[in-house]
Amino acid sequence: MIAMNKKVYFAGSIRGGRQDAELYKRMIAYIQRQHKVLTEHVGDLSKSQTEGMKDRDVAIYEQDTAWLREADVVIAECTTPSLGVGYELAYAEAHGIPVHIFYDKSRANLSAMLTGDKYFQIHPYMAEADIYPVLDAILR
Ligand code: 6IA
Repeated sequence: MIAMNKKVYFAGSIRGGRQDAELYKRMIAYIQRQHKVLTEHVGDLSKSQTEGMKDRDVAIYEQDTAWLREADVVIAECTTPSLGVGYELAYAEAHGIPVHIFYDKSRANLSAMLTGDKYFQIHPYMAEADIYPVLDAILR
């Protein structure tokens, strides 16, 4: 069997709030069993969400948009709303990168700018366990 290694851009809230950071970490670890995650830091629980220095933020923007352009697919966990994640999703669409959006439908009411955009493939879930078979299908 030939391994299908994909470059995955995982998007999740940082300054939008870190309440789901442990979930991001588990999703990233799951994807990493077979694929390359470009944005492992999104699930790093030690990373602070506080405002950075402007020149540091320029470097973050330049690196993240470069990773988006080279990604095979974007996987976003959108239960916690994040301006940065919303920007990344639109950026990926503009560059023709496939986008898959997950959210817990008991906790979140996703923006119409996501649910109304037919480009995005949206996966509402009830329990975290529902996420992983869908990830398998996306990354197959
Ligand atoms: O507006 P937000 O901060 O919630 O935006 C989160 C999204 O923007 C994530 O999907 C990241 O890809 C990206 N992003 C936001 N802040 C950073 C960042 N900060 N480093 C890398 N990507 C970021 C540095 C702090 C720490 C995590 C190292």
